Amino acid sequence: NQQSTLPSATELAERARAAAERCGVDLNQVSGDHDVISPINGQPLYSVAWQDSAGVDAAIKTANDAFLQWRTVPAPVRGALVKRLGELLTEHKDDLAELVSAEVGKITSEARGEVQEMIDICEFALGLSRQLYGKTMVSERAGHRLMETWHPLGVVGVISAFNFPVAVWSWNTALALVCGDPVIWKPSETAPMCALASNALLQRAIAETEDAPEGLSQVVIGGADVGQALVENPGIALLSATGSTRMGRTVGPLVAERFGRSLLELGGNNAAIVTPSADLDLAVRGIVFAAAGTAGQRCTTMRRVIVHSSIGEELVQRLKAVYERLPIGDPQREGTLIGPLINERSFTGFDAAVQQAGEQGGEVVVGGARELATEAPEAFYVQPTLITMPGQSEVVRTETFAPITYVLTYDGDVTEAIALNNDVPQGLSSSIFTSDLGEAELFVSAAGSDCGIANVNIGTSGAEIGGAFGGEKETGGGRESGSDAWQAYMRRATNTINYSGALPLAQGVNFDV
Ligand code: UN1
Repeated sequence: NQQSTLPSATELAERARAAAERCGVDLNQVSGDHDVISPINGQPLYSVAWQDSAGVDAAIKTANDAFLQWRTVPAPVRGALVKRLGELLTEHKDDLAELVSAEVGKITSEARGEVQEMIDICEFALGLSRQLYGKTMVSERAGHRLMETWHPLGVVGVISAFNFPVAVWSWNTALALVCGDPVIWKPSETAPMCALASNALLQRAIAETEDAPEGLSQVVIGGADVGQALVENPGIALLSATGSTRMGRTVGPLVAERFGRSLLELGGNNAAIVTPSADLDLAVRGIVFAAAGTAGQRCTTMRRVIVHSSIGEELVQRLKAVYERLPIGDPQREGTLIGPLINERSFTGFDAAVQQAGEQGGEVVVGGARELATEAPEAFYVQPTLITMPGQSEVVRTETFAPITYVLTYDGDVTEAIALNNDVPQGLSSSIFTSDLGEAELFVSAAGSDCGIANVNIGTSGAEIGGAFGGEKETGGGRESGSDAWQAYMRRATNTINYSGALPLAQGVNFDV
């Protein structure tokens, strides 16, 4: 099931460069001496210039000037900018998908899906621009009114990861812009061009929108020092960071120390429970997409299956049969479902986890090895892997960003499975496959899954933008995207308005002078 013939270095680079240019990137202007490697063949695509912390400070100054102007533009007018961005993203969907695929190795359908997620959030934010509602509260005093108003917050810093190299920026940016905030983006070092292309489209939308200052959107390409500068600068009112729990442990306290706001989207260790009444056809399809899709590199990837022992063997055999025929290879080729891992370090992590699982009593059912190593020694393709485990040992409790799924069984009722679901440090996504209404309701209840996302008869990944996205515990607690996630991008003012002509004090206090 491996597909040979990977695209040559020049072929891939030429296509990516052309796509970037069509989005409006001036390749000469952004070029520099940091190689960008495509995980598809392990070869360089182009080289880009990196900025340093001084560049970040300058960007924050520019953004703050833009903020002072943008915050007074009416929100529905701000919405028009995001509407235009959505149109340009629609027009350049294939270009951006091409870049996403070249830089991070997504299969074309998933790369296009990522851009669709950007378009979706633009539409959501446009509607939101007329719905930044505050409450009105009844006052305990006659002739008084209490209300709350939502105001723009300030400059938003976005640090994004390689695996959703553009969509995560768009969730933050579409909301931030309608909320009245400029955005400074530090994309993943691995995927700078799709970021520059996204920003070029937004710059075009800004140029075409009256009252939209150029400084509303900036990208700073660089390494850890650039991220650090964003984290530490009090000019960043909200720092939205996606990445590992380790990264969050550094970022969170630093932002808190300066009383900044942070929105953290960190590790996941997402499980599916499969109960005896589950529709197994559905469960198999749901598990395979969530576990093996995106080569296991979503924060929502299904890393654990908790199946009732009465159907465990059947489920494992059915999954094995599907895993054995998953097409691995060039992600831009029609029919491929499994693309490469992002880099060698990721492969080392995969390999180490498979070893550790073995040492901790696991048995590899299918997968566990590298593919296409001879043809592309610098690219890292692996077989999606299923490992049965006797319990939730150390390796099972740790997020490995690769297509490894551990299968655990439970013997009792669903509460035992829910306890296993919750007994890991992370709390992003979870799901249950069942036809039993009681089990489904229990799973989504207060006594059920402790994750930010709890699904029924659907896998753990592939959330729509309309819901709030994020998770609990070591996942960091932040919520992005839909529902009322916009509130993180605004400050709330509570207003008491006295139209009585008298001055009655609250709580019956007397203070006659
Ligand atoms: C991520 O992996 O960082 O729910 C985000 C999903 C996608 C977003 C994943 N909509 O899988």
